[in-house]
Amino acid sequence: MKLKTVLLATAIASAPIAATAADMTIGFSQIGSESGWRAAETTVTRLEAEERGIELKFADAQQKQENQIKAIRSFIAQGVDAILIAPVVATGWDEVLEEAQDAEIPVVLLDRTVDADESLYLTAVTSDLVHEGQVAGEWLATEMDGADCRIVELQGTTGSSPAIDRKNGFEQGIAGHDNLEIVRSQTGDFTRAQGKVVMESFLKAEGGENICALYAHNDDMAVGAIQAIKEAGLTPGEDIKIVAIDAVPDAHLAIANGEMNATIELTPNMAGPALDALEAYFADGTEPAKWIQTESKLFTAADDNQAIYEMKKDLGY
Ligand code: GZL
Repeated sequence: MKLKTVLLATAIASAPIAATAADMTIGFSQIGSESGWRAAETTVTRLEAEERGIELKFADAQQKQENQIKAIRSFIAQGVDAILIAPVVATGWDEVLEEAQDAEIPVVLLDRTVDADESLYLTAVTSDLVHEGQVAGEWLATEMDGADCRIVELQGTTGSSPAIDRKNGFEQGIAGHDNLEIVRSQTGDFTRAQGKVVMESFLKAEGGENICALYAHNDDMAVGAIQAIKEAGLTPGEDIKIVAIDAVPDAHLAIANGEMNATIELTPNMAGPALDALEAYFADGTEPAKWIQTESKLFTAADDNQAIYEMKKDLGY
């Protein structure tokens, strides 16, 4: 029986009981394991649920929206108490979110947003994706200090909110700096393999000597691109400046080795705030803000990246 039904029945029959996480069964529709950051988010989500005594039903969508929708429908049929969704793309969610709402199952979005009415989900736990792109653009503008720079961009998954927002943010960050120009921009689907392949095509098309900087929407694509830059006989971090987002261990290691220049940290712990909001909602109907924003932090060669790598490397990335 769904927790909410239990609470309602109990509230009518006797003194209300406090909802405890141990009563909750939660379905988690995860995108996949396309990046080290995504793997860490899955690890942390399992730990956060375990710490609260929550039963977590996990579904890996292999980066396909239709698999996410199938998983969400299965969670609804099983009568879970709540559903977590990391939405692979921003559109196409209205129908299944309405089905969850009709079943009185609250939905919390993790790390990406959707183009759907906010009444269809309890809250979204994400970073400020536009701000992340802006910080990356502003860092490069400062780094180049007026010198001309032809930039190539590795975009995230087409149609995903991070790909849309991080692109817009970066363009805002370099706005007004006529010395900075994005000459190539293409999706690498947030993966190392695609990041390498697309960077190879950029190098072939432009000539490595004509590329001054790479902006990658996540570190995994940047790490793949570093391999391509090396294989082209160039020195990443020097011949081509590299800025990306996530601050995964391998990005800190690359910065420590001088092969990358900057990354903006994205916490993999979106589930902690999400589960806290759900516990409060079930306990006394507390409605959270529609956006629970996580912090972003810029890391550069000025930071002790070797030490940060040692600290992060065992956190499930
Ligand atoms: C951003 C998140 C992105 C990460 C990537 O919030 O959705 O998805 O930056 C991951 O590493 O693929």
